[in-house]
Amino acid sequence: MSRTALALALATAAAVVLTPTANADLRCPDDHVCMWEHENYSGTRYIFVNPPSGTTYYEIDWWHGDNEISSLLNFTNCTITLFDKDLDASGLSWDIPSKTWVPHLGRFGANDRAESFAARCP
Ligand SMILES: [Ca+2]
Ligand SMILES: [Ca+2]
Repeated sequence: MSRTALALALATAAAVVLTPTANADLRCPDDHVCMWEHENYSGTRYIFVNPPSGTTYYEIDWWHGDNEISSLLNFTNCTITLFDKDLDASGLSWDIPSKTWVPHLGRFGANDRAESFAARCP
């Protein structure tokens, strides 16, 4: 899937799952990106960051989420790029647009694949 197609798929998915009550007790406030061990924002919340302006790279720690991330919320104004290598963009990557809900990364072939990510913020 091309990045453009993935972005469109993510935008469509976000439109489908975004409902007025969907944010109940998700433990991910505005301006944060959060990632969970399991689908539908369950299991351990391994990632909880409020990225600064510019591009910042984040390692997903070996014992704390490497190859385990299954769902994420991007409540930032940033594009989040997941990488399937540690702080290395040479492998597969997946762009998650701003303000996007992803209840299961499996639909994009990214389930349990992320090892690091970048936040590209205005
Ligand atoms: Ca998982
Ligand atoms: Ca990692």
